[in-house]
Order: sequence, then C-alpha cells, then structure tokens
Amino acid sequence: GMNSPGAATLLPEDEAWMALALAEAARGLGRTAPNPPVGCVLVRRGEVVGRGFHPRAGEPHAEVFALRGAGERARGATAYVTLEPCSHFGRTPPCADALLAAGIARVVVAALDPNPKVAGRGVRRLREAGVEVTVGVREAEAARQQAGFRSLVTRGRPWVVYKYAMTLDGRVAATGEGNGPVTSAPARERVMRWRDELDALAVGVGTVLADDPRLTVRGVMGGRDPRPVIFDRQARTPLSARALRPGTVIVTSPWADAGRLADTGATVLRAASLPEALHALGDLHLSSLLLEGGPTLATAFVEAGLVDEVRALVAPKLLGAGLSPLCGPPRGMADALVLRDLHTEILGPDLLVSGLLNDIPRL
Ligand code: AOF
Ligand code: ZN
Repeated sequence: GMNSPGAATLLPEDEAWMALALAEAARGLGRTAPNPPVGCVLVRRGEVVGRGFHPRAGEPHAEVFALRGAGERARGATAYVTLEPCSHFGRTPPCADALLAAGIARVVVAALDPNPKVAGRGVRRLREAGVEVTVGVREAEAARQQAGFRSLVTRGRPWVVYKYAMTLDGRVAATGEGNGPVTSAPARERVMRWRDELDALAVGVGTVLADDPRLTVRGVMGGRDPRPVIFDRQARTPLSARALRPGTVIVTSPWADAGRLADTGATVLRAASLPEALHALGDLHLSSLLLEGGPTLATAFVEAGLVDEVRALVAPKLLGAGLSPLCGPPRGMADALVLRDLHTEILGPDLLVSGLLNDIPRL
C-alpha cells in the first residue's frame, strides 16, 4: 500500500519533470556508448534548480552535472533521473552516494539499470539511507531511449533498427528509369536525426555497389556521423567507395580475401554468422545499429530474429513495380511478424510507423 516502506508515491507533476529529464538525456544520444544516455533534473518547490546529462563514457554521470549546477539548492530537492543512479565505482564514483551527500530528499527513477554492477542496488542504497524513491515513471520511454545500452550490457550486441522508406504499394526502389528518393524532406530529415542518434549505420555491399552511399549525416546541427558498417561477405567493396574511410567497419566471412581493404584504415571483422558479426560490433562498443538495407541483408537479419525494431516510412505514391523492403521465404499470415509498442507519426506527406520485434532488455 501507499504507506508501506518504499512504496511508489506518484505525484501529479512527476511525469512532466521526467519528460524534461528524458529530453536532457536525449542530448547524449549516439555519444555515450558503451554507457547509456541519462538525464537528470533537480526540482525544489516546483522550480528546476539543476539539470544535466551524461555526455560520453568516461565523463561524469548526469546526476553529477545536475548537482554541480544546483549547489546548495540541491538540499531537500527531488531528483528525476531517467536511469537508476549507479551504486558502483566505475570510471566515476557512485551517483547514489553523490545524491545522498547533497541532501536530496526524494528520487524519481524512470527505469532500473540492467548493468549487473548496479541492478537495483542504487535504489536500495538510497532507500536504506532514508530517501524516498519512486521507480517506473515514463519507464517505457526511458527503456526505448536506452535500448542500445540495454542490449549491449545484457546481450553483448547492438540494438538493431531496420529502417526503410517505401511507397504506398510497398516498393523501396523503382526498377524503371530513374531512381530518386522515395520520401519527402521531413522524412529524410528524420532519418538524418536517427543516423546522428545511433552508433552505427549498416548496409549490404549490394547497396554500396548500386548506390555508393556516403553514410554520413547532413543537415543536423551539431550532428556527427555514425560508424559505417558494410556487410560484405566476399570483400567486394570497391576501394573508391564513398563510405570507405578510417573507422569504417567491413564485415566479411572468415575466408574472404580482404587484404586489399586493410590499407584503407577500415576495420575488417571476420565473422562466420550474423550473430557472431553483431557480437564483434558489440565488442567495438557499438550499442545501436541502424540497418538501411538493402532487402537481401535486411531479410537475413529478420530471418535470424536479429531485427529488434522497425522504422518504416511510407510515401503516398504508387510505383506498380519495384523492390520490396524484404524478400524473405513465403510465410502464412498466421506467421507474420507483428510489431509491438507501435508508434505512428505524420512527417509532411509521409507516414512513419515504428515498433518492436524484440523486447527491450529490462531488469
Ligand atoms: C548513472 N548516471 O548518467 C550513467 C549511468 O564507467 P562509469 O563509471 O561511467 O559507469 C558506467 C555505468 O554506469 C553504465 O554501465 C551504467 O550502468 C551506469 N550509467 N549511471 O547513475 C549516468 N551514464
Ligand atoms: Zn552514476
């Protein structure tokens, strides 16, 4: 009940302050791996007295920046944190201790930390010290924002998002003369934001050979390029490929002759299977992977159960013929893969439909 020790007291304003903490956390998206993006807002008597986010691994955690900003005003305040405050000595000392030392009276947490070094101990430490702790405010949003970290820390591999843009009749590319973009500017801007927010951007070598994409971010203020990953079993990537630069990852089979690619500064990963490849990408601290095609590679991922999330952009156009986003083996309607936790949005003339195929790892 509400009066039992550690009961989750929920105040009407909690959701709104947590939304602000999630917005803070978002500023670190794509920059924090292998750490999570985390945001923290300190509120005293209805007023924000401190805010912070985790900018990158090795730097202080969100709570520390928020406490620094608040100074003495942190005493008696409520801390809204998107992830359970840590309890361990890592690259930085425990945030639970920092919150206690600053005299924080109440802590509201969106989601528990699945890192085995924390895993509920941060919350327990705070409660044992007499701080009131509420867990689970905007939990689903937080888990989605932290999906990369959650995947990396529990599965050792990145969270995989298959993104595609198709016409209303399900074509991702024309087979006739001329092949411009499927969607309009607002949808394409959203894709650029995703590229900025995810750690890696993957395509198959077929796409490299056909389109020679740059795999960069354009038009995002303060944007940074994701790590390009080319799935190229037989090491066919041309040395002139625009996506080939120092840092680019090329995933080949263990038997491919990839010596040619080594001089480009690219990282060649040899993997015998897709799961093995994903674990190797996890070892490179890539926590999230935006898979942008083509259909052959995406189908291999889907059939192996390795697509965790789908983001489909649908343009109100008909082509009548062309490539599909997937080219898998035939399936009965009863065996269709059904997206969960659906999110839909209108972007200019286009429609965004996104949802999950796999569960986000929770504690
Ligand atoms: C928090 N607040 O802002 C973050 C947390 O190596 P360290 O010291 O940076 O610790 C990394 C771990 O701390 C990371 O795996 C995750 O469990 C937690 N991240 N915790 O209280 C933060 N970024
Ligand atoms: Zn911490």
